[in-house]
Amino acid sequence: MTQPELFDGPALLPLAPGACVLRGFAAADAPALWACLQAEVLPQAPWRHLVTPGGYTMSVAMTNCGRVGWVSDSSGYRYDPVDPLSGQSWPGMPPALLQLAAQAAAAAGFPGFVPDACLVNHYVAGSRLSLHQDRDERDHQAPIVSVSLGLPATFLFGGLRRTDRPQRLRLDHGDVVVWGGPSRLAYHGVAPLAAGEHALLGACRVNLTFRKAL
Ligand code: MD3
Ligand code: FE
Repeated sequence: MTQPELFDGPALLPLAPGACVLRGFAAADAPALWACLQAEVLPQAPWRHLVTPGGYTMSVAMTNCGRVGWVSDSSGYRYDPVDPLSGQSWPGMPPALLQLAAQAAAAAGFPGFVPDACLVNHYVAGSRLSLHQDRDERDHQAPIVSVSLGLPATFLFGGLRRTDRPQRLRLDHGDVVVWGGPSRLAYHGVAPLAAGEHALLGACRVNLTFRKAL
């Protein structure tokens, strides 16, 4: 008889107060999630490299689905109901994505999580995300749920001050991280992606972050 929990480690790994990793939580659903993004989100809202208010083009490409999407331009960061590329609403959040995010949040102790925004990040070799806080959402009580697909990444998470030395954590295909409570405003980032080839996604990593922005 197989007892996978004895070999794979605990399903829910505490990281910091209010934060935990659910290793492989989305692995079984990953093909359906990726198909859903390709069929329902990317045709209407393709990947694009946003420009920071400081004038730098981000190495990570992004898109969104949900009622609002996170955007950056010379005037600042904001959640916007309109995709500036198309001038139309963002694609709706596919029910399969919404359901996975709610299940992960509930498993981590945040029942009733109903995100209204999903920011989708696309990394190729060398893409990185420098240390930042996610504070453009109105409600900092709600957690953020992150789903990693494709190539592995080294995730950096620090403290509540930018100068707190970050810890490093490897995030693999199918891993889900829930950030709530005191960790919600922690500084975090992603180290430059190493080149590689993933069976489902190819030479990239995709990260979905589910947020209650409004
Ligand atoms: C910790 N994305 O989109 S996900 C982002 O892998 C972002 O693409 C990274 O940071 C990525 O803003 C990291 C994990 C994550 C997301 C949000 C957090 C960690 C967080 C918010 C607060 C604390
Ligand atoms: Fe972030």
